[in-house]
Amino acid sequence: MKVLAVHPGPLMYTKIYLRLEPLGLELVAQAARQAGHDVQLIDLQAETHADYFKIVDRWKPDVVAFSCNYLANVPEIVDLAKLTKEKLPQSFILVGGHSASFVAQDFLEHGEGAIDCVLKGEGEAAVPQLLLAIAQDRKAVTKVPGAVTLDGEGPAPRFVERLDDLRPARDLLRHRRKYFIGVLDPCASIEFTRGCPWDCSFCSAWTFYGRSYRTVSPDKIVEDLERIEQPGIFIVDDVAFIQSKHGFDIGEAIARKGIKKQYYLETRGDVLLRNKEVFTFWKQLGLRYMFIGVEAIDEAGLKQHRKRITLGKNFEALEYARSLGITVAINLIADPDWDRKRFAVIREWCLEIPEIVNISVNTPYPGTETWHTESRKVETRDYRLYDIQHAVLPTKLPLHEFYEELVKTQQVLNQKHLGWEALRSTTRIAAGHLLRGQTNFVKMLWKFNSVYNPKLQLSDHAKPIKYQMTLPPAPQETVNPKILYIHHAPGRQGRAIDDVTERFVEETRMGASA
Ligand code: B12
Ligand code: SF4
Repeated sequence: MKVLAVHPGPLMYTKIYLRLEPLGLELVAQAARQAGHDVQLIDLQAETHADYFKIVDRWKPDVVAFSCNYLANVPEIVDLAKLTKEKLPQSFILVGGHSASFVAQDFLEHGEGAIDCVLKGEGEAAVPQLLLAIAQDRKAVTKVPGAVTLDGEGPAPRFVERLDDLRPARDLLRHRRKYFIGVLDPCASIEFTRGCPWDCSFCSAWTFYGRSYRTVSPDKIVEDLERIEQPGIFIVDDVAFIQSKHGFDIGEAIARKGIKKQYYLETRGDVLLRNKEVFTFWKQLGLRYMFIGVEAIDEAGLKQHRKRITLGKNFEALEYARSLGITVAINLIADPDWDRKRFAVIREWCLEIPEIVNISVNTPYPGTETWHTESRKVETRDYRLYDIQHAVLPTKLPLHEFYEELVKTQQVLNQKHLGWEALRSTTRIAAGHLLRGQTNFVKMLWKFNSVYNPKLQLSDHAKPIKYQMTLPPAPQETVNPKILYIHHAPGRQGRAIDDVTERFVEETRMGASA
């Protein structure tokens, strides 16, 4: 069969700071290809809807498979599915991905028959079986693990057996030079591990994978890296190098092969402090950027997000990251009840530190605990506003003032890292990019004001709403994690970490919850 794999368009964030390759969709595409299908892939972050419909009209795919990792992309995907079904009534339209897994039933209902199936969980695990059912007997679709259709639901999704078995179909992605993050331009993405053993209340990374944690073997990683032409590498792991041995083994394999790249990764402060030697080693290998999810600069905030780390540890981690001489970015979560004073404190603090600070707005997402404890308070069920750059919970300040303060804060922070200031400190790098015809980074430096604007953000709330998500049945004070999981929790055996690391994870969990 002809299978067209589609990644939806950019969200606010991707319009400035980065554009990254759709790694999950490439894995799904590769699984389909290995099962004998003819596969094409289009990424609407880098191409247009017109480009998409050109492929639909000319190639007439039998299956169109949309990837939905972000809730804010739901309306775009539903509309594309409807238009596609009008053009190709016989086609099978499938949606999968992180967010799709948590709002599967809603997706099907919004689709009004245009979406044939939402496949929950890891796509590469079930796509071959699903495609076989589509080709041979569409009724058998409801027997596929993770499949949800208007006619019924298959058994629970299954994990892919071994992460080593499949490498992403990188060759299917066109316009590879469009992918970048900051000065890593162009940039490819890679996965070293999957899942997270912690359980922060605002996050759905752990509920998707049932708190499991699995690793890709160093040999496979190096094989994949050798195939990548781009000099920049974004490591997609939720928390990099939890397992120090794995980090060292990958690093040593890279050093043996003499691979020279520059890397971006995300981790936790306590993991950085615990595994300092790994990060120092990676600095020598080309680690250039590190993102630490600090989330709050007060103990109460950290407790509220169940980050299971103390403020002192986070600050210590920042000191250490600075000493490595790499660019460090941190995230803070702005609470809708912040007033002008609170924003001012945050601005002041951020100006005192050298790090890049990213501010996101506290948002209860389906699949998180806060969705069950806070969703009744939400003021809008418009998917497009669920991008953590909009306020969906009631704000203490009038909404327009909240956005003014938010954007003012982001502006102050960005002055440090965008515009002339940034160009001055990166002149050599920027010139090098331009000489190679890479313009993503330089363009990024001036885009801020056209994207982040309190009036535009406020006006997004007034847009007519076509699709709204369903709220959970009743607010709960404590949520049984079992009802949150997409993949069942495999427990200790599902975490590919040694005893010492397992104890460390458990200690942080016990310590901060006490
Ligand atoms: C890397 C990453 C990013 C990267 C790039 C993502 C990209 N280009 O796809 C960047 C930094 C850009 C990013 C940004 C954001 N992210 Co992000 N991101 C992730 C992260 C850590 C890993 C995603 C990943 O690549 N995983 C590895 C691949 C292999 O897995 P995958 O993509 O999920 O694909 C698998 C399945 O989902 C499924 N699948 C995927 N597509 C399809 C398609 C079909 C047809 C099928 C059947 C299956 C299927 O099968 C795949 C293979 O198993 C996830 C957390 C997580 N663990 O998933 C958060 C996550 C997806 N991000 C999240 C958020 C909130 C954001 C931001 C909005 C906020 C922010 N400021 O960071 C922005 C906005 C992004 C945008 N589009 O503009 C949330 C999503 C919340 C939501 N429900 O919408 C997540 C879950 C993190 C969290 N805290 O909960 N993100
Ligand atoms: S440590 Fe990071 S990935 Fe893990 S649950 Fe917390 S926020 Fe999510």
